[in-house]
Amino acid sequence: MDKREIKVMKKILNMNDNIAKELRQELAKENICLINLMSSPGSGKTTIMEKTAAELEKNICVIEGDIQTTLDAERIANAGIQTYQINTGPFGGDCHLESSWVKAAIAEMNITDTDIIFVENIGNLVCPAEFDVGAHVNAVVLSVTEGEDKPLKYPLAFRNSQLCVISKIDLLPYLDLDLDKLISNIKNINPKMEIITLSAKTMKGFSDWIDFLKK
Ligand SMILES: Nc1nc2c(ncn2[C@@H]2O[C@H](COP(=O)(O)OP(=O)(O)OP(=O)(O)O)[C@@H](O)[C@H]2O)c(=O)[nH]1
Ligand SMILES: [Mg+2]
Repeated sequence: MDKREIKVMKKILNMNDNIAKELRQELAKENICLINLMSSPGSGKTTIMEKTAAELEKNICVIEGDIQTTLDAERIANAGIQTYQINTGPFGGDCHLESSWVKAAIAEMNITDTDIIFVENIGNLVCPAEFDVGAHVNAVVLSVTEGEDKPLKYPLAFRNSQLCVISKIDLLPYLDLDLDKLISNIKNINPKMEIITLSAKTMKGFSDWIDFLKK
């Protein structure tokens, strides 16, 4: 990467941060909380939101980020939630969402009386962590099948989040995962991280997530 490329990248990130800051302020004025969910593919983000729709007595809507397909938006719509799908595939296949795209999606949605807007970011633990989407809460979802070492190997997503949801805990009896070690690795990267362990299958721990959202 030459100096010119670094300058362009810095400019893109600065522009993204400025729009994110404005969006965060605009939504706060409307009493709307924006929550950005980041994770590896398949950690359970969409399932958690499907179940949240049934459990949380608040008005929510979801912006879905994927490279291709409207599958997640269809699942969310089937759960009775207003949703907007952003596909990056036709525009080069970016592996993250940017604040201007989230802002444009919100402008297309009816957010009257909305309490929480979720952004399901594109499934990977790297690029989404680099782009502020204007969220009031960044949450990283990590399923127990991914291993204790992931917070250490992909630290930025953990450093830039306030909440870590450890998902699929119903699978723990079948795995060699050391849950205490995983939690200690998360705390090593981000000592202030709030941690919730849950299963969207058995619903164990799910009330902690709902309580977090009520706050
Ligand atoms: N056992 C178990 N399986 C789960 C749980 N939550 C989700 N799954 C399964 O995990 C798979 C992936 O779940 P999704 O909700 O699609 O994951 P995602 O993070 O939205 O995936 P992407 O959007 O593709 O990144 C599905 O087969 C779910 O049924 C859970 O708590 N326990
Ligand atoms: Mg999904």
